[in-house]
Amino acid sequence: MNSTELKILDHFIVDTSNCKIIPFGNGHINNTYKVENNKGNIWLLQKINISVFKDPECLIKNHLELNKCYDSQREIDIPKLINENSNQFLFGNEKIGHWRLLNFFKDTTSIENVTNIEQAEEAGSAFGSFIKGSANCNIKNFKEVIPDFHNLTSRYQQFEKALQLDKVTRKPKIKELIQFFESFYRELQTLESEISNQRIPIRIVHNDTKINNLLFRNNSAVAVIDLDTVGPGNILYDYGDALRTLANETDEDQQDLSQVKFSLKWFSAFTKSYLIKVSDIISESEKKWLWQAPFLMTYIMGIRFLTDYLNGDIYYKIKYEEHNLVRAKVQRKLLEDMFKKKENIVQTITTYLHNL
Ligand code: GN1
Ligand code: MG
Repeated sequence: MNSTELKILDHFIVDTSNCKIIPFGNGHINNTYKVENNKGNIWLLQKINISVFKDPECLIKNHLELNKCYDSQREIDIPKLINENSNQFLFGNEKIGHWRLLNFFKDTTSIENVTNIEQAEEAGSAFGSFIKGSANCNIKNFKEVIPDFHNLTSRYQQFEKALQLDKVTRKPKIKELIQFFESFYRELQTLESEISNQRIPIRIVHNDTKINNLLFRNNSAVAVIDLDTVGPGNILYDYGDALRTLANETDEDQQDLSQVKFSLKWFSAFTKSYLIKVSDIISESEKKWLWQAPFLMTYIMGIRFLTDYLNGDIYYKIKYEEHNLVRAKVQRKLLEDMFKKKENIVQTITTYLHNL
């Protein structure tokens, strides 16, 4: 361990004897490390990416607020901020970066893809329980960490701006893909105006319900992690983003597009258990628009990846030159497949809602 790492750990924990630090997880934004001392204590240390999270204090405040108001009777756990030395949960500066420490959920794993029906059901119960567990939080005590995070209009404007500037001259190569996203925009406009006119209730939601933000112990989901974006939003963001990732039969960056399919089996299992958990809080307008949530979130992520590709890969971590382009193409393929299955999606949700 070098002296900077030791200084960081010393700020948070009393016993840093023989600590080992190893890189951990698959996040696209922050850097995460697993820290273990010689007594078998384990923590997660994270360096917050401040070009994305410009106000790291705000992240910490939202997290502490959630730890306070989250209903701990819920069967799904959430991470806690840790400082054994003081109550300063953020440490660092411009030079060494901005760091926080979290508890580690032992003997758990995260998954990138669902491989059996129990996982899809568990994911539905877990994300549903999370929404319910946050239902009594006061929205006014939370701040939007990234303003307009899932605002379609503003995401589309960012996309248009990237197209206009075409900073790294990538636009000519991908005309057809751009046209797809330009024309699909129309499909989502009614829903977006329902959201912006606040006809869909604002709640405290997770805002990043990728399947890999869920921890499993054996086949049971035990914790919802990555609380960076928790804050005001609506249920469609969480329901939709979970399906965008878990109902996709393959990876978010699969190069073989023939493998990208929207699994009605995983979708149905997830939806059933999700709706059971939220049955006593879900409103009529939320029920009405639920079917379009996976379309909205897949579309938003598609244009976000494409925007980053056009901007020269300044936001998401990439492993190779076309990584963001591949991610955008996957979202497009998923949207096309969902569109083919639209009737079935609507029908399944209607049936489950009817049976609640
Ligand atoms: C980012 O870092 P990660 O994987 O938790 C992004 C999400 C996207 C996701 C796509 C703050 O999340 O919005 O859905 O990548 N988070 C932020 O994989 O932009
Ligand atoms: Mg995240």
